[in-house]
Amino acid sequence: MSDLENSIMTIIHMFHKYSKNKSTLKKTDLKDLINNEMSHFIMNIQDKETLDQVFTDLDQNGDLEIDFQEFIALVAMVTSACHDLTKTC
Ligand SMILES: [Ca+2]
Repeated sequence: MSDLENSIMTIIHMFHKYSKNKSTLKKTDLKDLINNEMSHFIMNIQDKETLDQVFTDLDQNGDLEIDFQEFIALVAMVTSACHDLTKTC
């Protein structure tokens, strides 16, 4: 597979790893995923208020879980922000 295809598979694998092979991430799963896998791009989530805000922002359908579509929106936002930063370097 190409580097891009491998990266896509890694994103899918990370979702399943932290959702424990269920179809959604719960709040604590999201916190663990961000803090363990995105620590260079997103500041660690340490307090409940920040976690609640991030979770609410991502939970578009309000079912109190993060499905893959909602997760991929986070990946897209972080990727876009990272791209913008690399353009200024
Ligand atoms: Ca949701």
